[in-house]
Amino acid sequence: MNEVVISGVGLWHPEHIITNAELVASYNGWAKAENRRNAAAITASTMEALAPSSVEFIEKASGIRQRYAYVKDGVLDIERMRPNIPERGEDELSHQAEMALNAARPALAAANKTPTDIDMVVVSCAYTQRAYPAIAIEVQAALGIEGFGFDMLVACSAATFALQRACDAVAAGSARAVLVINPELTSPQVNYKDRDGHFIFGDVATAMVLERANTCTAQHSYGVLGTRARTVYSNNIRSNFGYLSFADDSDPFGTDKLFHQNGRKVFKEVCPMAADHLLAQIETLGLNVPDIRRWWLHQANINMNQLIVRRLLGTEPTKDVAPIVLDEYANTASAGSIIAFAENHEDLKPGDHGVICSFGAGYSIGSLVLRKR
Ligand code: CO8
Repeated sequence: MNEVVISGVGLWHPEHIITNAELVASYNGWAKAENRRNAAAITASTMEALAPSSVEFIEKASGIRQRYAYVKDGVLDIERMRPNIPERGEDELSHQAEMALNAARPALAAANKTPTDIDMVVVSCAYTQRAYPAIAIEVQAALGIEGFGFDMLVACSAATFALQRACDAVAAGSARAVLVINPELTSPQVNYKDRDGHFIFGDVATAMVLERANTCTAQHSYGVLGTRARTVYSNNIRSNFGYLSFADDSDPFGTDKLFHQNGRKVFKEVCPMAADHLLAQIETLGLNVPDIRRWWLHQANINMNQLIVRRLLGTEPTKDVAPIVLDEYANTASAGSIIAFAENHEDLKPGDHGVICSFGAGYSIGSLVLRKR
């Protein structure tokens, strides 16, 4: 088996920012108009008035202060409440391939690699904008990479599960080097009319290069000591959007087609699962919690991360030990832990250990234990 390293990471975010204040003003404007429209039913107690959203709640409950939007136009318009993203022609670069390339190029540069060094491209994220041809093959063609590419969907664990696939391919020798890309275009699946969830997600793209240790010339590289993936079926986070919508006579734009969840239950069930998963993995590798210099955790909710780190360390978490990027990026589905890594890895010293971990819909948990070289 070949020794595998992560040799490059790339991060790209859109230029548009939506602050909590903007989002709340828009939601509250829409809710007020809905309540006016339904005034008679509300007075007759056959319908409940919609309650307002609040910036204070969002920041306290989630740690999110803003999010990036691939397209801001339309999201805050109370007559629309969804981004306005026109479909591109079939001979134009697709939206997600463009996002993917924006992260892939800096990842290749950080790894000192050119497209000719890469054999396999995996685009892995919560949604792809089409089933075929795969976004990964479009990206492969745009970069001029030989070999093969495919798309993968594993919701919040799409990045870590794809990194595990990449590791296995490099270790077994079926690819010299792999480009894993996560173009998380979440905003089209957000229900901006849902007070419980309108603030959660942001758009971003991340990418990583994995290769054999003996080909690595990058300034910062990390040996992959182990990977672990786990899934346990749960209906608490769902999106019913899919190709069957066209064949069903119910509303193809129904709210069940968008992201929806039982957030409280997710919080309670996933935190202990993630902590136990991480402990078991590092112990298998002969490591203990104090041996881990940094935890690059999934970024869904600051309180979740603090709970998990407290459970692991038995002390109050610091941003140095477990960085938080939620305040700037919000929940970016599978990209969160990769953003945390991208922005917080260069200060590690040779021999330092770190863990990348995702947890979310499925349920799914994916993790990689790394050692700085
Ligand atoms: N403003 C003001 N008040 C609010 C708001 C709001 N916007 N929303 C809810 N409230 C109120 C509620 O009505 C409730 O009031 P009351 O006590 O009177 O009933 C009160 O606030 C408390 O509500 P909750 O108990 O729901 O609040 P929580 O403290 O649980 O916080 C969270 C809600 C932030 C959603 C929290 O539960 C959470 O983060 N849970 C974890 C969720 C999670 O990790 N989910 C994973 C999702 S990501 C994923 O899996 C990837 C999916 C693929 C990507 C999808 C792309 C679109």
